Amino acid sequence: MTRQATRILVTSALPYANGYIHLGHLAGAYLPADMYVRYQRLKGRDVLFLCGSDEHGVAITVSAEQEKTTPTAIIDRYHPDNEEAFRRFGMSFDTYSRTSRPYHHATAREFFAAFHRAGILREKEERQLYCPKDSMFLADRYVEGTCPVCKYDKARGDQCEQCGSWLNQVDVIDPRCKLCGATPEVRLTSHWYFPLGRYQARLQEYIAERDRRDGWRETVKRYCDSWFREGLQDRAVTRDLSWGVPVPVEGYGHKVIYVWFDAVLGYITAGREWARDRGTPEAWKAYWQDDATKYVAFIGKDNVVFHCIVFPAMLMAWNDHQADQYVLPENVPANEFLNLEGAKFSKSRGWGIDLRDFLRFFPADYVRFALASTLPETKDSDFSLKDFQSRINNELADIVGNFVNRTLAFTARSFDGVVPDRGPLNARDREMLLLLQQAPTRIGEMYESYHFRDALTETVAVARAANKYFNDSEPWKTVRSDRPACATTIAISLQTVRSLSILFRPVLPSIASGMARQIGDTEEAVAWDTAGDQPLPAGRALPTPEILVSKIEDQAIEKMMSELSLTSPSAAPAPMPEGLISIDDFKKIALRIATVVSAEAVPKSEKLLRLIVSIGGEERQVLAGIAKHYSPEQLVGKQVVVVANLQPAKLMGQESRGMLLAANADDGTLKIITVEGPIASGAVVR
Ligand code: B3M
Ligand code: ZN
Repeated sequence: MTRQATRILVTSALPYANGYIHLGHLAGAYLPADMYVRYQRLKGRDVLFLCGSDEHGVAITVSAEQEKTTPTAIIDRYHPDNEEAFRRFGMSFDTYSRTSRPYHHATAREFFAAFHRAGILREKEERQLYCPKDSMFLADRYVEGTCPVCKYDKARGDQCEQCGSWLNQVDVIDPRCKLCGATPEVRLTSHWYFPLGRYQARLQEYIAERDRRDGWRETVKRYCDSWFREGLQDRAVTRDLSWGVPVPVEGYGHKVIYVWFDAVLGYITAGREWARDRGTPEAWKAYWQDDATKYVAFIGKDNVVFHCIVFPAMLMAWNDHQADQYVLPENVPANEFLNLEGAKFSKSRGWGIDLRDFLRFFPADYVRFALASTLPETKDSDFSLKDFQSRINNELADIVGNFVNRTLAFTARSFDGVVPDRGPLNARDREMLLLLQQAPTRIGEMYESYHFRDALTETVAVARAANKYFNDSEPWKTVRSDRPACATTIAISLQTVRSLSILFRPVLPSIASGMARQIGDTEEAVAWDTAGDQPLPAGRALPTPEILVSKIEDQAIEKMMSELSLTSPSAAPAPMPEGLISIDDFKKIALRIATVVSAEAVPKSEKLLRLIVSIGGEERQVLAGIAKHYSPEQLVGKQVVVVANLQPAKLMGQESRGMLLAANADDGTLKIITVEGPIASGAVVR
């Protein structure tokens, strides 16, 4: 399911240098990438990990205007601070570059010029929004208006944050100029377009192939499919702006390259820079231009189209016409969004926690641990301070820290801090050793397949099992009654500390190295595969134990909240303040009464029932995920509510045309929605 490689290139999305890194960013493109990289390095793989600031585009110029300063002042403020915050968080980038550097401008211009020379780009005169008051064309985020797809009323000219649609600004409904609020007019202007549509078939094939080889996330494939279904269009890759990479085509020098065109190439620049700075200018090619390299691009879900469609298409275009051949992403494990206390992180509403702020109060590893436990891998997830506190106290401190601590304290007390000899093994000892032996492979597979949350859960489970082993072995009794048995328990517990000091490295780099220090291991000795069965040498004298994890008191949380003026969790914005819909939106959903004609189980599915329902004379097949809650017989004859105009979907190879409404009961069961009293099937529900 996943492709293993000895050389791996990893990138994390380049954050805009117009604001500070917050916890939402970390849970998306950064912590998972760093966990992956640290795991792969422990496996002995040759990894290059690249990132940097995205310093062009309207995100930057709008920030400059809002803060009444220049784009340069903005990026020069945020870039160093973000680089430093990432470093303190433990991001193990090989390079943290910036796209404003001349070196990067050269890369972007090289690609643009090559496409232009090869006749790939098309010049077109198109309608664009122009603000008569500000006398300028309104690129991308200079336009705000209603999303033509989901009707969100704060969509930006290039993208809707709510539904993720990638927009053409002239399609935005009721557009306004972000600067002055005026309604823009439509004017003609010339731009260069990249013919994405020409690559659609190859892109579909590319994604299908990589998916077969390396297992892509369902969410990511779904986003891509929806773009493919709409059909890819030509996209303008130049803008009427003065901030950015000047277009390297005669007569176009006053326009700039579209920020996304240059930003994705920033990854390549970062590699070239890394190679140059270490005095081996060609070394980047082994990562970027060797088929044997596996390239994994970590991003948040709002960047899927650019990494799964635009960037690969650009690389295909390059590879079609040039001798040097770039590798395309093998996988793009995009995460969904992390919410804070139930509400979306939002810079404009001041709702979020900056990493820099957080690190003033708590160690980086605590943040990493809590975030890793709630990574939004398959759906949006939530970070709350209560949850943070209880994860640290009940898991990191009570399970992990406690086990390490009691083992070391016991060794110090009863064995003078010297690793004891292991005696004969009993069944419990053997069971513990077996668990350790299997852990690296089992947890390793989770890392390989991008299931980072599971990897952490399983790692904590090893510590939990270790505590149980310690408890059940009762060394505090055997120390007097059966000294050799006690020595064995402690020797195995110390070995477990060693395993944990390796298995936790991807998540908790500094706590894990503290564990290693406590058992006298050196950093060089640390390799993933040795986490399984390497006892500590008997007779090794251990340093004095130190406390690695301490609990978080309520006051510490309160102190942070008041200093950061975060309102108490209960006063957090309601979960979906922006999600209000109009009555017209509601009317788009065709809810109808349907009568269940027949029902049967779907082979091989625990969840699904196949229903035939009649909706006003029309019979339809609907698959409903209620098999655990209803038997087929219970359903026949029932009148239910269905969404009749839902796009047909395939589930377990069967088509479903419509969706049954049901409600989650407190006890975890699902109750279907029925009507009071008989009514004609097909009746409108409103
Ligand atoms: N700067 C968008 C973002 O920060 C953009 C990512 C670029 S990745 C090449 O979400
Ligand atoms: Zn939208």
